[in-house]
Formats: sequence, C-alpha cells, structure tokens
Amino acid sequence: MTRLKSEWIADIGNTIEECQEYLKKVTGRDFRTLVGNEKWPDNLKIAVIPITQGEGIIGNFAESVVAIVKAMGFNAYVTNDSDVAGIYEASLKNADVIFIADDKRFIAINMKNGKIADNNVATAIGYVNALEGGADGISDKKILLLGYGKVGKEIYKELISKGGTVTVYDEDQIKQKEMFETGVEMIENPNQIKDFKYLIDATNTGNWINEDMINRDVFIVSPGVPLSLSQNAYEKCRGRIIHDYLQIGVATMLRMVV
Ligand code: 2YG
Repeated sequence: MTRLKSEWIADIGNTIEECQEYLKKVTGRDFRTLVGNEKWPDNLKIAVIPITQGEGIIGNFAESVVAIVKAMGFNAYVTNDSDVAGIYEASLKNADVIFIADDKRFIAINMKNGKIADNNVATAIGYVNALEGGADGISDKKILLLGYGKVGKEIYKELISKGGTVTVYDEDQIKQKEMFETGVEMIENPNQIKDFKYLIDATNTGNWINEDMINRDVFIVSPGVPLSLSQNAYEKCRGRIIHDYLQIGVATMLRMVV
C-alpha cells in the first residue's frame, strides 16, 4: 500500500468541486451516488483526527479528507488534538463519524452504530462502481485488472460479484503462481494490455504505461497511486479515465458506515 506524499494531495481542497463534476460527467455519478442510491442522513458531523504514529502526519491529508466530506454536503473538521486526545475531542463534540489513519490502516468509524470501513476495501468498491457507471454496466464487459495486491484482490472480488469477465495482469511471479493455482484468468505479456477496452489499474508503480500500450478506445479507472500512465497516455485518455489519490475511497468509506 502506497504512502501518500503531501504534494500529491496538496490541490484536493481547491479542486474538489471540479473533481466531482468530472466524476459526474464521466460516470453519471457524484460522491453521494457513486455507490448506490440509498438515502443519506440529513446532517452528519464528521471529525478527522491526525495520527502521529510511525512516520507521522502527512501534510494536507486530514484537510483533504475534510474537503471531500464537505463536498458531499456534510459538516467536517480536523480535530485540534491528534491521536487518542483527538478521538476524545471528537466524541466530546458528538461526532457521528471519525476518520483516522496510521501507517498500516486508514479507517472510518461510525461512533453511533459502530460500523467500520477500511480504505482498501472502500477504494476497491468505489472504483468498481466508477467503472460500472462509466462503462454503463459491468456484467457484459471484458475487464483487465492490473495489479493483484491488497486493493487488486478486493477489486477482483467486487468485479466477479457484479458478473464481470475479469483477466488479471501482474508482473510478480509469486502472484502469477497464486493466480494460476486459484484459477484466476491472467495474461503475462504487457503487450496484451491494449487488447482490453476496460482497465482497472491497481498497480502502485508510477509511469509504466505509455500510449502505445493501451487500446485507442480504452476506458480506465485507476485507484493505483502514483498513476501508471505516462503524461501523454493520460492526456490521450482525457474524459475516459478516472484517477484520484483519496476522493473516491473517502466518499465510499462514508457511504459504508452510514
Ligand atoms: O494522520 C496522518 O496525517 C497520517 N497518520 C496519515 C497516514 C496515512 C498513511 N496511508 C496512506 O498514505 C495511504 N494508504 C492512504 C490511502 C491512499 C488511497 N488509497
């Protein structure tokens, strides 16, 4: 799981509205409707608590989570205190949901009903739903999943549950062996990537896909950070690519706990 860099998320706060508009344009869904149309509570108080454990606080992280939740129409703030004191502060202020992340886990906890959402699972669910919206359904589509790590495996489960026909590409020989033994359809040659119109990229190596490696009509959703596409490949896919560092995962975490 990739540790975010402060500079990757520095602009989330001031581009969150345009990000949501782009998501709506490309998938027909916004942060509230990305994963189903269940009703949302009228008002929610959300606290984000900075956590100093391990490698410590990432600049812009808590503020970005607040910006995303505010763009969904809810009241959100970063606690003055960090860590346990911050959790206590949030409870004194009657927070309905708290977001906390250490070096190993990023979770949301509903303080009222005890529900917990993990960012890996939420990111997988959110991105599969973004693909479903952008591709206008999954069950009749051939999809290539790039990367069979923590998030990739969650995405694979979600795609299969939605009736998708999934092929996986992962360069790691151990993962290839695991996929072979568990009957996961796979390709081993990256030159076959361009045979697929629908891609989910869950790899965490940046800048390894150039424009002649992808299908000219590709629709790609990319939870993997940093982005695998080269700059010109990314430009070529404008309007047919969904990629962010936090937004879809955070929106889905909130959906999962309320
Ligand atoms: O509170 C803080 O500022 C830090 N303790 C946050 C640390 C987060 C570490 N985890 C990551 O950077 C990513 N796994 C978060 C999720 C990336 C999007 N999938």
